[in-house]
Amino acid sequence: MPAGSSGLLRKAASPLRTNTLSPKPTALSGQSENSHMIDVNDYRENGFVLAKGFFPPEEVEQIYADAREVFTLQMRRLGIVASRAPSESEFEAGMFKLFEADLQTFANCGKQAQHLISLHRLSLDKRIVSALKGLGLEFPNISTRPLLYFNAERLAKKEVYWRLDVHQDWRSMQGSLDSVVVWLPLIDIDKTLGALQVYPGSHKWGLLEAEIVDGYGHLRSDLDKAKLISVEVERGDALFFSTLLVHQSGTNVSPSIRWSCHFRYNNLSEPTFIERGFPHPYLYKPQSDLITPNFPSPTEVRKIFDSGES
Ligand SMILES: O=C(O)CCC(=O)C(=O)O
Repeated sequence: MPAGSSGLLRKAASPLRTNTLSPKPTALSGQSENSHMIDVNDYRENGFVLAKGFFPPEEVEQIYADAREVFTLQMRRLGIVASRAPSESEFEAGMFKLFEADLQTFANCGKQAQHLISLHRLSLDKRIVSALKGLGLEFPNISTRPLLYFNAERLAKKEVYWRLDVHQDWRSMQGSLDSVVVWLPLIDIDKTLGALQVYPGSHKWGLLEAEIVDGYGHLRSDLDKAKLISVEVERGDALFFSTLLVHQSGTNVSPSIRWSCHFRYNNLSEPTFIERGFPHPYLYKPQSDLITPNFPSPTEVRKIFDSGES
């Protein structure tokens, strides 16, 4: 991580503050855990707040380690890496090779990584829940499953798989008006790696006209992109932002992969959400045909249960 990169937000966006105690009594009163790291007034004004050191970095690292293991298991099967614990550079080179050698397996690894227990556990962490309550979400609820991103141009067949243009998450979530995204880097992310870019105050504009492309509502309006601020972050930081905040991916111009995870929450107590009958736009369904034909055979099944080993 380049020295001082995590201070960029403060320098670039003054008077935005990060990781500070709110000077005025707010909805935080009575909250415990890490909610004191969230300045509610800043959040309301700017639509986002960066909580530096919200988690000990090693807690977040577990997700990164688990995600790496998912890919490594398949790299070993295909002879791309030999070790179960490849070095950082072997692993990264292996990711590019796996993508080229077997796109289906690469995509499957990406899907399995979305289901890691460590990822889901962190999304339910009481420090996040109490911070959400501090932001006024009286009855926080998961909007969609946690997301784990690994962005690099060389790992994407389409632009949307590595870089998202300006959008508002509310367009795809359609949940409560006070819904929140928690964006966590799994590694230190500076501008070179494509730090997320946010447009301070844009959440107050309401829902902008957008066109849904690949599941994201791409904004049609002419936006002054010069007003976007790059939020450089270190592992352990947590960026909380309103789902109405205009934001986009920074461009990862480094040779490395940018790892992050994103959690999205609605507030079931928000009156317009109740009034609209709690709409839920996400579909989740299994593929009906057998993905591996003629599998499993009775012998393969018996082997699992008879030996007691898998
Ligand atoms: O992490 C990114 O680059 C963009 C993520 C994002 O904007 C989203 O998932 O809505």
